[in-house]
Amino acid sequence: MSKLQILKDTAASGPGQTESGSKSATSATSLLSSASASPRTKRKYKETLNFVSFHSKVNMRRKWRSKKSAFYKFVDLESDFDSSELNAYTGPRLESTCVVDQGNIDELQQFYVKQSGRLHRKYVYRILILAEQVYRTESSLLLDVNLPADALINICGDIHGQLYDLIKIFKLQGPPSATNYYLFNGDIVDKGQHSIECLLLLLLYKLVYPQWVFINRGNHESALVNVRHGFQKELLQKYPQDLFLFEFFGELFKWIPVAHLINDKIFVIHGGLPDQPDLKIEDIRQKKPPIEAHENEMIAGLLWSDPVLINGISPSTRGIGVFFGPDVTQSFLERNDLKCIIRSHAEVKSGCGLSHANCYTVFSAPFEEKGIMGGLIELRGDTLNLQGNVFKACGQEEAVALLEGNADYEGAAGDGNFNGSKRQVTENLLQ
Ligand SMILES: [Mn+2]
Repeated sequence: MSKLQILKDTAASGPGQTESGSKSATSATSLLSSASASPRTKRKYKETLNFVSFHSKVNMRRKWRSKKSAFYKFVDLESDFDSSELNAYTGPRLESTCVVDQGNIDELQQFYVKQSGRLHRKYVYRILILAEQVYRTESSLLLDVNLPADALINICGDIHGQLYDLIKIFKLQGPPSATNYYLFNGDIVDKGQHSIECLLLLLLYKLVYPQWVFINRGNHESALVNVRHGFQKELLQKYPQDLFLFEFFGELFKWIPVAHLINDKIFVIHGGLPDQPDLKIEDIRQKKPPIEAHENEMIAGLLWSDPVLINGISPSTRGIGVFFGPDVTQSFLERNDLKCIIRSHAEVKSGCGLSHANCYTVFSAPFEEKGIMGGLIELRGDTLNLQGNVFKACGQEEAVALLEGNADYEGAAGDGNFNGSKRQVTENLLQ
């Protein structure tokens, strides 16, 4: 059997044969790079690359390049995806020539919510590649947000794959703009049914509005956690032919910031404070991506810890991170001249609330059966005052109506009485 034949056979046998495909492809590679190979042989083997399976191509490129290379260097968007499959695909397209805009967001939201559609994996890779390019330019795991006096920022807690609630948040609070910022405080994936949809939409929002939309990493933005809590399973169900997507997501997560500091006063992290009595903001600012939470005690604490009412630091029942008391918060705030901490990571019945003095929790994945509302915190740029908003869980039907601008929902949105599903929380709830 000729090498060409072997490669063709491997390509036809699909991803289940990645290992043998990789070996054959490597033989082709070594022949290609061999000085003795004639131009005709080289051309012939270059042609054979067209018949190698996607997995073999990615594996080959990974052998050629440093492991630290950006993931996009292992994927060729223009040639790696089957053209007949793409021709048959009827969903949204994000071609390399288009600059992503609100139109792409609208189209993808409609496709996900109304048709329960599945974005072609070529475009999943495209969003990941664009996002990776953005996050690889960040030099710190802590980002500063300068909120103008006439703007507010919507700080949202855990989303956990609840697509319809995510749609509702944007409908309730309005599109991102120069006066309407967003900060999603981690745990976008796992547990819910639509982790990939939520993550891709939020990454698109980040790409379209980089100066107004921010994303913090949660403890669930980690491949190690995703293996046990649903995101990996969801990916394998929705993209069974692809073994690299999960790995690519895991690589991207290591680059996502873990903390945001708003106007030098409001500290936003997913979990809480680590067991580090002298912790300064600068200690976090000096940490550079990529880094996994479990590799660093400080990062693990920021992503996994929880506030409690008992003073001091105590062991967490989560087995990672710590429980920290009001005195720990107070001394951290004084040491760093901050006003308060906003964190997520735990269900709150009223959507958001005060956990202990100057430490607020916001959770945006409502759970009707458990009586848990969705919450978000509005923070004003001029006064840095907080206001908690809550919303009821949103189903697919309501999300479709919201996207269609159904008068019953849309008309009520402006006056703060969102068809009975939104109510303003008095500021007292947050004090
Ligand atoms: Mn969490």
